[in-house]
Amino acid sequence: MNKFSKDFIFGTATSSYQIEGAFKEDGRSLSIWDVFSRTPGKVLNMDHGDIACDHYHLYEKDIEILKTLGVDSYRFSIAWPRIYPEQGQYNEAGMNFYKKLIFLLNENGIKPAVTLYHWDLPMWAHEQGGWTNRESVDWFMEYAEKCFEELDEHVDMWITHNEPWCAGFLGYHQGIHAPGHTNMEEALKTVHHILLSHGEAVSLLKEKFVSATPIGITLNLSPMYPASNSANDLLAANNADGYSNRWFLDPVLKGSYPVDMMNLFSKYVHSYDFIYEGDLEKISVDCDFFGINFYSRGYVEFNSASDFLFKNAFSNYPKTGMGWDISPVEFKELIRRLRKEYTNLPIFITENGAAFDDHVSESNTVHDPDRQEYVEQHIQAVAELNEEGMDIAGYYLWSLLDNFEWAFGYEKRFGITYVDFETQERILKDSGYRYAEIIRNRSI
Ligand code: IFM
Repeated sequence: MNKFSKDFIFGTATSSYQIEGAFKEDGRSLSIWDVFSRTPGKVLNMDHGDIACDHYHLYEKDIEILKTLGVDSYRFSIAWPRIYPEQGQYNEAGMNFYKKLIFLLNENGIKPAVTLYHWDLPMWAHEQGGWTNRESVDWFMEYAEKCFEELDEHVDMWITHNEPWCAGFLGYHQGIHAPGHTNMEEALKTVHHILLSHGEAVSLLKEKFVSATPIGITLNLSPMYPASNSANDLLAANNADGYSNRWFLDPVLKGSYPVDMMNLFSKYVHSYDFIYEGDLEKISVDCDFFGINFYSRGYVEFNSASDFLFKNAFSNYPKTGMGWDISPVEFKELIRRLRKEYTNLPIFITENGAAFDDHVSESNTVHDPDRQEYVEQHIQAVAELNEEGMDIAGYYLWSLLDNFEWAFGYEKRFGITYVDFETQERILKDSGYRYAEIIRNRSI
């Protein structure tokens, strides 16, 4: 039996646009996701987050679920357009929602882990170029400063950004996420400014607020494997790793961009002069922990017609409902690599989980053995990694609730709580009960 120490943090994670709803309430303005989801052809069924899980009104009910689970911590994000609905205009009513949420969590002994940016960029910022505009760093800093000022003493952990790969590459290169652009130069500028704003926010919290609250960033990482040992496929895996992982890991943890990828990207980039002298020192500022979202490995092969010479290869691994390879072994290899090549910081798995088709039974229960097995395999992997001394300090299951899964709308369910989006009824799934048991026993 694998044991977890009493200090190990078990939690669940969500994000603002995916669960809150109340898209016009208490002064919130529109974000790029409100607009993108209303653009025909962008989100399945033209689903949107206007109501989502109505968490804005039902947060007390959702905290009851957290209590049933017995989690140590709850990770959620703040919606920037609630705090600054217009440039330079602070909205106290928006901040009050997060105060109520955080106070109730604290009252119940659940540590708030707060992400500042989980992709809901205010439209006013987007209209001025969004993250492609270097001024976005200043806009973000004004927002971050207000959050620190109002909330820091009640928060247990700050995460500056969630998955800059998605915000940058899915949003500006692949066009799958808001704002739906397909321009690699914009994508690289976006990533750079997001990372810069991460570094600046960490320094602000430490220097101006002299805060002891741990702060870090969360990257989504997917270890890349070649479909064969041919020179072509090895090159493909190297490039896929650069595109998905190293372009983010290297600046944050080593203070440089990978030169092989700079070369490869340069056919789409007129110049790298958006990287100013001193930026990389700021980006690689010392943090207190390193956050990783892990879902799957990647499996790739050479393709001369693809932008960066790789494409997904056929893999015979068992898959989640997203079609993603279930790969706990590769998860362990990823963590070992990070320890060897990148960082000694405590690692938090800030997201891990799986979408599968769920059905409510006649007795109003949801049996989700596949999700339960996925979660068990990954928690088991965390326990084994810690036995090897890998210092994983916590695990946040994605997600507390079924929610708005971006371009997939409400079709993909990641929750350990089933949500009926018509009635807003919540039903804890079997995987939720199992997670509660693991937490209670602190062992798997
Ligand atoms: O739902 C997303 C979340 O917003 C970010 N990480 C991955 C999850 C599942 O796709």
